[in-house]
Amino acid sequence: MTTDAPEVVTLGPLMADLTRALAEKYGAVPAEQVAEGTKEVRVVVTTGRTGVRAAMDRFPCLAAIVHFGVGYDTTDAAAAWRRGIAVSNTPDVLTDCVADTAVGLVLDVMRGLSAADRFVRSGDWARGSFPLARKVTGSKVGILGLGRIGSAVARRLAAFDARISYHSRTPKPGVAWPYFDSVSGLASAVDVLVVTAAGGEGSRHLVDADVLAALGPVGFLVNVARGSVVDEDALVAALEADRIAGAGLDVFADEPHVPRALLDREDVVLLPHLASGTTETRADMRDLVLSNVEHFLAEGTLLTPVED
Ligand code: 8YV
Repeated sequence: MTTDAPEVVTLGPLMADLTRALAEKYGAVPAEQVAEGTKEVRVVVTTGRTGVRAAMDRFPCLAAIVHFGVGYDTTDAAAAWRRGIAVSNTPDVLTDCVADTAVGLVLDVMRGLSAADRFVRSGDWARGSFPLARKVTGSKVGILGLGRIGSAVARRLAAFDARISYHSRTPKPGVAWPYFDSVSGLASAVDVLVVTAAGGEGSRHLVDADVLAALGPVGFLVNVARGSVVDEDALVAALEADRIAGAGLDVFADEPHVPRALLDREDVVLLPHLASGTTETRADMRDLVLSNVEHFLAEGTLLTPVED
């Protein structure tokens, strides 16, 4: 336990230069090193992977939870707001990289790029041709969750002459792309369904066995949102029974665990939750976290708060 209680503590692993900057500026240390009940602690900095639940009880004067990441479904935000604790995330700065990754997964899974790379490396090319893949340009793309990231994915794929349609809780004003009022309706109308909906209880298993059946044997699934949005058991079952054509996944239900059944499949592309993982974007996320902490300690408000 430290003797000088800090105003800022960290919860879960953070990128090294963020941890360093928080330690230098605020004397921040991991929350576990600060005694329960310490009143000095006002800010917890965490990531979407760790989040804050029980730690809210540890510090009676906690006033802000600052997330490194746009998703904050691991934090009980409703409980935080009930206690008057402000919550922030890092929107906008990672939109481009996550959307780029989604487009990469669409191209990879539909054209079989990663599988073709394995085909060359294994020497299989000398024994025959790589199977034909599917055309991305002009394909029908469904966006599940047309927020900042979903819109950025749609804009990029529109440049591939893709025919975009979407599902969100309600139609988005001013958006001309066709709206479907059900996920199954959207899935049955597209070649590839791209999941960009926020995680959390409200979106849990939005993509279930029925949606995968609607996507059908020539349909692909891409998920750059949260593993929880897709019923992973249903996805594995659908792939194994050839009820869908393939999946490109950056996120999983129980990271870093990936279902064993997916590891040997050629019709899936598996990424280690890297969508925002570029030097530039991670630096922007770090800076936005630091700005949120600084602003909160100076003004009592967050720069990029998330609200109910
Ligand atoms: C991060 C993410 O990798 O922003 C998010 O919601 O999932 C990713 O950008 C993650 O939050 C960092 O832990």
